[in-house]
Order: sequence, then structure tokens, then C-alpha cells
Amino acid sequence: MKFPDNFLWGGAIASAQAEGAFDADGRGLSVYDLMPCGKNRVQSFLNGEYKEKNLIYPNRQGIDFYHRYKEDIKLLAEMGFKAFRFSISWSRIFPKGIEEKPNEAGLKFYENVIDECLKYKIEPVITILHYDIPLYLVEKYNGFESRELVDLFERYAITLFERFHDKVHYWMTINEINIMRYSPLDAGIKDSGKNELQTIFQAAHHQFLASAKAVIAHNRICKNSKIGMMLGYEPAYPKTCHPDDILLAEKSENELLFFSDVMVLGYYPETMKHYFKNHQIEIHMEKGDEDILKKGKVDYMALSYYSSAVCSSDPDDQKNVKRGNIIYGIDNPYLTTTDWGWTIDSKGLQISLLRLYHRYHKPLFIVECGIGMHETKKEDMIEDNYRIEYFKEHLIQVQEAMDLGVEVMGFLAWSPMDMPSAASGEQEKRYGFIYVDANNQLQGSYDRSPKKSFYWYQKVIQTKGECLTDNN
Ligand code: BGP
Repeated sequence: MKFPDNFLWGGAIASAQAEGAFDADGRGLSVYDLMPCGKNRVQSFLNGEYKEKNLIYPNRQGIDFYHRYKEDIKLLAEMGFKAFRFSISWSRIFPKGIEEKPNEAGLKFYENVIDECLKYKIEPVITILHYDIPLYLVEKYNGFESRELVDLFERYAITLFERFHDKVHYWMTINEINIMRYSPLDAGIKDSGKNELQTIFQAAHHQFLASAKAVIAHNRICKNSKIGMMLGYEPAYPKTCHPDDILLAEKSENELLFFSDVMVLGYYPETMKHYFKNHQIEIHMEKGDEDILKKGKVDYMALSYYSSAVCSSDPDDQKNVKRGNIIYGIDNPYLTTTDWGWTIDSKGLQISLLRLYHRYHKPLFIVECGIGMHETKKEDMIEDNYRIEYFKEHLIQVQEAMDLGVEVMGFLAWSPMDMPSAASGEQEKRYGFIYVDANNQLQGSYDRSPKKSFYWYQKVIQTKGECLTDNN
């Protein structure tokens, strides 16, 4: 077992979760700065609790990557990273999202981060938007429900391309674009209106356009890079071989893939148009939109993979339906879960790669995959054997998919350093190869220390995966 020499080994973070320094150097507020720690963080924001309550806001502090990026990137280099994915905070570049001119201090910060990566020959992989929409755009426009955001996003993307085109080889437009189906606020939608699906899919149309316009601009400005879309993927399994279960899983699968269909194929598939009709959704399109979507097709497809989901048509199961990372389903009796109840399913990753490759025939880039667990540092080093096991099993499945001919560009673990969870803001949901000394109350030194998995991943990268099949 050996991965190709150009395989992009590495890890991924996001601006809102890592950077902190929420009001430094002219940065404007983003919606994540006002979400407290806890499962109800979105509702708390929507209720405006931040206006009257003094709660804990983890994203304001992140893990202080803004000031510690040199130390962090040095550790990533020590692990042998070939690629490091991070996102740009829109409100660091355009504090309200509407300014004519960008904030130079924001651009300079990312230039420094990029240069630090390049110093160690690490490819910076940039996500243009990873959930943290400037607050102003949420308050004034209801996020991407408004068409205004299409051009604002395009301007933001162009600013990045013009500044970094000679240093960056991999871009992606919008993180987990499909998550807005269940978390509208990630598309900046504060008010879903009377017909929630109408609002969501109109906003999706605007995100498709924004992304396609960014792709078109990228292809004009950047001569040496590729640009992708990014899907949060969870394969849907039928609970039984009863055709009702299979049909349900099939429908769930197709609804999830609507998002990548448009961005990879460049048009709305017929089935999606019928879905709109059947759900009284009317997408307002302008002349030329279809042409933009066609011209703005992506070069590759990036995906996050954490778990799979089970669909059941049995009415008795409906009370047990819960949400994993992306979609809803019931427990899988054949699989175990993380401390947060997410199904651990390494074969699901191979299934995902096969499904997506057969549907789109585009190179796939796994840009998030990982396991969030409780960990307390009592001794010198955290012995996170479950994480080693998790990655080992998942990487073997990647290799098997590649043996079947699937093009996989790389594997980026979520997340190299512990950092607050996107969903709940808990710092104590730990994913890292590197422990960060901070708790849910934001107490701690924030010092970094490698876990056992740090040295294991280092060896995997060094041996190009050959050590995965070692028995010791
Ligand atoms: C993905 C997001 C990431 C990340 C990850 C884990 O959906 O793109 O930002 O956070 O999920 O989720 P969580 O942090 O909530 O455990």
C-alpha cells in the first residue's frame, strides 16, 4: 500500500474556529462571534441573547491562531504536511462585506500565513467562505437570501485571487454548501420566512451564482491553480432491503447531491426542477444565470466525511431520527459512535468516494475527516489510540477506492489542532493531533502539545501510507 508521491497529506481548519482576535486590526463582526458555547448557540443568536447576556463566546478567541500561526505551522511541518487548508474570514477583508476597498491588515495576515506555509513547502488550500458571514450582511440582507451577496462575494473572491494568485494552487468557494439545507444561518439566513424551503433554495441559487462567478473570475486571474466546490457528504443507507427503505435512502441521497449537481455539472438537473415544483418552490432567476452556472463549473470536488446515515421508512423509527453532522437518520446497529454520537464508518468513506466519482467523474479531495472526543491531559502525552485507529481505517478505505480507479487528490484531517466545535462551540470536543490547553470556559494556557497520533500521522506521511498495513 503506497499513496502517490503528489498526494496532498495534511489537515484543515477554519477562520472562525481557529483565529480568535475577532476585533483585531480592523476586522468586522461575523455571525459566529455572537454564538455562545452550547447546543443552542444558533437559537441564542437568533433570539438576540448576545445583546443582553454575558455568555461565553468561543469563536472570539478560537485557539488564537491569529497570533500563534507560526508556532502551529511549524508543528504541521514537523508532521510532514504537504497541504494545509484554512479559510479566510470575509469580515477581516471587508469588515461589513460591502466596502469598496479591502482592509489591508486582513490581507497581510493571510499573506503571512501563506508565506509561512510556503516556507515549509506546504501547499495552502484556501476556502473562501467557511460559514462566517459578516454580521452586517446577515442583519441587512438576510444573508444569501438577497441577490446583493452574489456580487459582494464575487468582489471578495476577486480581491483574494488578485492578491494571492501566484502563491496558491488550490481554492474552494463555499464550505459544505449543502449544510444550509438544515442550518440556514450558515448561509447567513436569519429569517427563514413562511416557506423555509423557498428561502433556502433561493439562497442556494445565489450561492451557486456567487460561487460560479468566483470560478469564472478565478479562471481569468489565476493561471496555476484549481478551484473546487465543497460538499458535506454522508452516504445514506437503507435500514433494510425493503424497497421503501431503499427508495427513501435514494431520495435522501439525491436531495443532498442537488448541491454538487449544480456546481459540478453546471445546471439544475430535471429532478431538482421537479422537486421545486412539488414543494411549491419558485426560484427567481435572471436572464444569464444559467449561462453563469454553465461557465462556472468547478475543477474538482472537495468533501467532508465524518459518518454515514441510516434511512428507515418504518413509522416506529421516526421518533429515533436524529441529526449527524449533515443529514438525519437512525442509529446503525453495526457501527459504534464517537463521544458525540456520530457513527464511525470507515467503509462509508470508500462508498462515498465510489458514489461521487461515478456520478461526477471529477477528482475528489477529502478536505475534512476526523473524530471528536473528550480528552483530558493528565500525563505527558495523550494516548489517543482511537484516533489512530480511526484514521488508519479510513485511509485504508481511501487507498482501496484509489485502487479501483477513483482519483483522490489528498486527505486533510479535521483538525490538526483542537479547536471549538462548529456546531456547539465546545473546545472540549477535541479532534487534534495537537492538544490545545483550553476548556469550554475558555480557561487554560492555550499551549500546544503533540498527542500520540501526531507521531503516528507523521510516520504515515513519511512512508506515504506504507505503514498503514504494519501490524505494530
Ligand atoms: C464540518 C465543518 C467544520 C467542523 C466539522 C466538525 O461540518 O465544516 O467546521 O467543525 O464539521 O464539526 P464540529 O466541530 O461541530 O464537531
